[in-house]
Amino acid sequence: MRYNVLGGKMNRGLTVAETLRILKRGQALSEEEIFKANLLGWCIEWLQAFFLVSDDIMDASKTRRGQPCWYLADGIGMVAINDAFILESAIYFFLKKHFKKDAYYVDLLELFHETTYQTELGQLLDLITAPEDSVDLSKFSIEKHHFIVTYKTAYYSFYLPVALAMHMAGVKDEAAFKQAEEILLPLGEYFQVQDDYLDCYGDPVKIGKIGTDIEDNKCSWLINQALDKSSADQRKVLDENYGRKNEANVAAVKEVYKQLDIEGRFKSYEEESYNRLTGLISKVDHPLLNQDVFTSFMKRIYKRTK
Ligand code: GPP
Ligand code: MG
Ligand code: MG
Ligand code: MG
Repeated sequence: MRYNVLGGKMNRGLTVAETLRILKRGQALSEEEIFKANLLGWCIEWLQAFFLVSDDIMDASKTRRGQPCWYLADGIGMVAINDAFILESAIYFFLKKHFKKDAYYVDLLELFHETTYQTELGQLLDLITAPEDSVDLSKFSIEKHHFIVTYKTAYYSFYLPVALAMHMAGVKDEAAFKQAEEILLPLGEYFQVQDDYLDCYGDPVKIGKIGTDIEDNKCSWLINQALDKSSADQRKVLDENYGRKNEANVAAVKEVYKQLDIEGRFKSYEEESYNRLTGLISKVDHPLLNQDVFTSFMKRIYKRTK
């Protein structure tokens, strides 16, 4: 638990209490409400630990949050798979212990189960569009990327924390959840595009992990941009070097990215996303929601470097 749950930014976990505070604006939260909101926040951090321990095995990653990935830690190996399951089980232990008597207990259970399922579907598509033994860049597309990142990241990282706080605040109207989702999924997509960018251009010391997307043949935002802009010669270099576990191959791909100014393209995307998302947020009008829920989440991630 200490090795895998701690050490992250805790954006997701902190968002539950912050959202509840905004939703109940004007009313001070009781000690119990603060405790329970933070408990739900910790449940997301446990869920995240379960995902990351598993994801690092699947992605053959080396480091996470500045230390060796759990499966590479001393004496752990594939026991890490079972440890991931135990991290997941802890969520339902906490929920039962603290929420069993609440009217929204079943809503919490269903939400955690559904979100886990959505994330697993996203992870499945992430993995099967990135077969290790056959690189075929023509299988990638920005539409596929959109689906992968919405499912593997946006639901659990963005929709889940806000929806949990909404349940605590007693929101029942499906339309409110729907409207929240309409903002949070695009916000989550933007967050995962940043993750794809940082995989290649982030400082490993700051982000605490070493990128593997090029080696792993991932349908990343960066490769999709490069495919869109490349000449026939550049495309040949990408075809011959993407998805190979060799430093020289990775360098050749990064050289094409440089020629195509993929970094510049990301900076424009970042600006454009900010404006588009701010526009979407300004249209939120459900009486049980508050635009601040979304602006405060946006502020946490805009131009992040880790
Ligand atoms: C992020 O992908 C997505 C996850 C961590 C979800 C994993 C889901 C499972 C069901 C295991 P990523 O590989 O780009 O993340 P990172 O860059 O942090 O490794
Ligand atoms: Mg990964
Ligand atoms: Mg992954
Ligand atoms: Mg990544």
